[in-house]
Amino acid sequence: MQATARAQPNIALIKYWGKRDVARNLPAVGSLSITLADLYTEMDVRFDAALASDKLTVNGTDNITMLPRISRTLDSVAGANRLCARVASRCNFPVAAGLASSASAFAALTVAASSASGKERSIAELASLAGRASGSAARSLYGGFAELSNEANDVSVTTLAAAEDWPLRVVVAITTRAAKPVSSGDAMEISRKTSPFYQRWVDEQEQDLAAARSAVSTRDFSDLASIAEHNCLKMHSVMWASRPPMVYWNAATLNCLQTIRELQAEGVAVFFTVDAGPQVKAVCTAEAEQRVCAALRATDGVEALMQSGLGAGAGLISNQSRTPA
Ligand code: 2P0
Repeated sequence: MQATARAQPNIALIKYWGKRDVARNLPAVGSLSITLADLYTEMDVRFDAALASDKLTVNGTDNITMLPRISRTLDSVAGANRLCARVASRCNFPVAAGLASSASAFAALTVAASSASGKERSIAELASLAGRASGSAARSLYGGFAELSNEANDVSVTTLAAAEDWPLRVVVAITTRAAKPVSSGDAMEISRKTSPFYQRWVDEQEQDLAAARSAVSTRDFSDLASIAEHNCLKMHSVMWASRPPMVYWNAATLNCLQTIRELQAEGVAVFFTVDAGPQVKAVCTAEAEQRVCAALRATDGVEALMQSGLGAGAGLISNQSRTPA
């Protein structure tokens, strides 16, 4: 009745922003991401008949804010008649600051809870369940370059290229460790209801996905850079034009974008992407990584850097219910 799983966050190059069905948490648009190798969340799930309610710790500290969402996910994975659970989450990077912590958390939770409840599920089924909990989490079930597509009543994720097929690097510039002011889910709904650019965003997503898919299949770095930066800035334009406006960036975010523009002008193979938070993710080739790190480290307002390669999808680490006595 106990299992531990690990999942890595993923960074969307073609972004998910907006829901077509809030109750089922179905995205309004497809998305394309890279799964990281070196940042991770580990989740222990232990179903325990002696517990009267679910318990959650995050990095060793009790957490009641996230508990309702965790409990709903446990219900959908293990069934509403399940036992209460003790859930312990450990994360080696800042949570709730635009680093896709919900993607790795809910991917790991889904894998651990499914195993701890004794259910055998395919990756596609696990991705669908993880996506109900957090749209981006479905992509963290898969490694390398993953594309999430909308089905009639569900999502499906396919691997476009494995991590080792195109071993790009990601340098994350941390510009603040503060939690973001508005959750992604709330912000998406504000955008859908109020942004004059929202429908255009939805309408153009398929062409952006096609361009990125093609760049991945031909390993064309500059084409991928061009479409990923365009899609990122378009998503933020949707947010900025919402009412109330949502600006997740700070001054250091813009400083990092300027640094990356200067590197590009010098011929360095790097591009930026920014999610619902102020951190800047610089995607680059292995040859460019040292220069990218040095330039971002010297950028005003950058507190720290994190570096990662691309990695595999979520997986089980242990399952005590299957350990022979
Ligand atoms: C993404 N983001 O594609 C986009 C880009 C943030 C900006 O998916 O409401 O935590 O849980 O389905 O997955 C972050 O939103 O949203 C996200 P929910 P999620 O990575």
